[in-house]
Amino acid sequence: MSTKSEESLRGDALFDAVGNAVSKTPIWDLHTHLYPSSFGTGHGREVKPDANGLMLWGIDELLTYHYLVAEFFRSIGADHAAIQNFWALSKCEQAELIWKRLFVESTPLSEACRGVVTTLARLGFDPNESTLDGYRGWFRDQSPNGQIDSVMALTGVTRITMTNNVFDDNERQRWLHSSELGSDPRFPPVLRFDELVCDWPNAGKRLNEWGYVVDVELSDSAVNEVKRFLEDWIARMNPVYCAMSLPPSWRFPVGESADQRQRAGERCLVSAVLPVCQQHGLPLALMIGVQRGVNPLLREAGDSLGLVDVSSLGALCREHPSQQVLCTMLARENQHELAVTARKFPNLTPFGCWWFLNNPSLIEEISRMRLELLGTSFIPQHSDARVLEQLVYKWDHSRTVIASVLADKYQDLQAAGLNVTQKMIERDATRLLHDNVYQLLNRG
Ligand code: FIX
Ligand code: ZN
Repeated sequence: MSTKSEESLRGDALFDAVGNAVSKTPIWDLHTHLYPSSFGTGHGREVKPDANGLMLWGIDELLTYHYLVAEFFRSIGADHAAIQNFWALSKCEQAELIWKRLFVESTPLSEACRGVVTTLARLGFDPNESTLDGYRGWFRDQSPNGQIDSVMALTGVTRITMTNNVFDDNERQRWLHSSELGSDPRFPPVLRFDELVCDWPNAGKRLNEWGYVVDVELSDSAVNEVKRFLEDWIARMNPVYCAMSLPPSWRFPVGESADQRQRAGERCLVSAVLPVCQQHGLPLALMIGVQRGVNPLLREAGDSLGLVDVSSLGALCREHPSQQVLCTMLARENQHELAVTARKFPNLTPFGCWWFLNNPSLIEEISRMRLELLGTSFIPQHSDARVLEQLVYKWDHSRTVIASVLADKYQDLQAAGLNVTQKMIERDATRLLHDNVYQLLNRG
């Protein structure tokens, strides 16, 4: 006799079972820009305010997210002077302008705007307020650490993977002055070093300042110093993987026409980064396709995207078959080739619908295609949250889309004669939202 979890589900029972499983499965969020309060935080009960603190949370941070800043400038038709004036304001003043323009005077239809509405509602607020006073008062009374636990409980996110940029002075100083920073089990660290591969002359200068003797040409002894630098930071952070974001111009191998910077970047990758990752059994995450500073006036909101050369990723995976590579690409047009490339290389795992792809219509399209090409052997989403409470909407919206795509696929299977059971649904949801990440990060 079959148990309840082995019964074949149909119709509404099938849809409900998928919705339930996907909304309840714990999530390992593979890539965020979130930090625990030990990295400093600007406000909240029981804390010493730290103006440059890295833990961002609360209504003013939610409203000044760079996705919303870009939408605000469009909405007011900001010229050069208006943009400069905006940057001269305090964060509270900026948040008030954004709230008034994008939420009170306009309907918050964009995904980033809708995200704030979802977040406020799920935190128990009325999102229809005309001022921020009520929200602000509530956040002021919370402790940052308690708020982390509440948001994790509300969202079902059990691991918030950080991004720890070793070239960021604010963050580097904090690591150098505290040996405890990487020890919060809720926040696994990630060693990030874009500059090593994208901007060697400058990365080399910094390494020299920090006591690693390197030269512009990246001689053999310099490569050994880059390895020593990576080893030191791995020892300090104990990261679960290493990561870089790369521009559309990234090529592997670099080819005849490459300039000195590209050649140095390749040498750094092949002779230092990959051997050190292998030595420690660390996956390497590549986030490819970002065109930085297309409109520098907009600061963090001024980055854009470009098409990437997916065959370069294939070449890297082919030449380094024992290196686990996690990859996300920014352009919609690259998604199909990325999924096909993953079919060819078991050491490659596509992850997330990154940044400008983190919209329900695109998550739906990309997740459907990945399921059709890869089964459950990919990581459908990461939040990229910068502000703690963004976990609420980013995961709420993504869980809904993932459940609807999965339900369609189960229906197709059922029509073909397969019994779809609760047990199967739970197994698939667990793989997609948690276990694929867990297994990749715990291989070493
Ligand atoms: O490079 C990255 O990790 C990007 O995700 C971000 O830095 C970017 O600004 C972002 O927040 C995207 O969601
Ligand atoms: Zn990111």
